[in-house]
Amino acid sequence: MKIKLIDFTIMGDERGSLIALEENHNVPFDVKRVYYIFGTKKDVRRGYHAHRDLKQLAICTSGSCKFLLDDGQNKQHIELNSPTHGLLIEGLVWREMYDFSEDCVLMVLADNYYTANDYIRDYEQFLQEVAYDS
Ligand code: T46
Repeated sequence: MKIKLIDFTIMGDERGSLIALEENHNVPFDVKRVYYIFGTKKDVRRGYHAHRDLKQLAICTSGSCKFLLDDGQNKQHIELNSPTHGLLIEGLVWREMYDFSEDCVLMVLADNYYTANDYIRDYEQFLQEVAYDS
């Protein structure tokens, strides 16, 4: 599955901590877009899609949430609960996000602008495109 956890270097001193994100350094792509998800209601599950051609790096800058990731053959659950690491997702990966804490701020960096056509929102269609891709 084309996913990876990236640990960020913390620049800490007696005042606290700081993390810098730099494109093509610790963010392994050109960053065209940043969005963040917050104020997610209890028991909400979001996502339910894959992307045809998009690299994304998801970071919980506050609180926690979980990802279900599925490449059509294997499923994996990953919890993001620290601003010190990010989840890189690329390729055809179905994702669902759930168990958002009340204070969760999920920030996502992406290598392209928002394009509705890049989304596969039907799971059967996703499986067909995975089969065609391999
Ligand atoms: C993803 C997961 C992790 C925009 O207009 N521009 C944007 O850049 C985005 C991301 C969304 N939107 C609109 C489209 C919908 O009307 O905002 C609304 C909510 O988006 P969506 O239902 O796709 O949100 P999630 O939480 O299901 O998925 C989002 C991203 O869309 C997706 O790329 O990988 O977060």
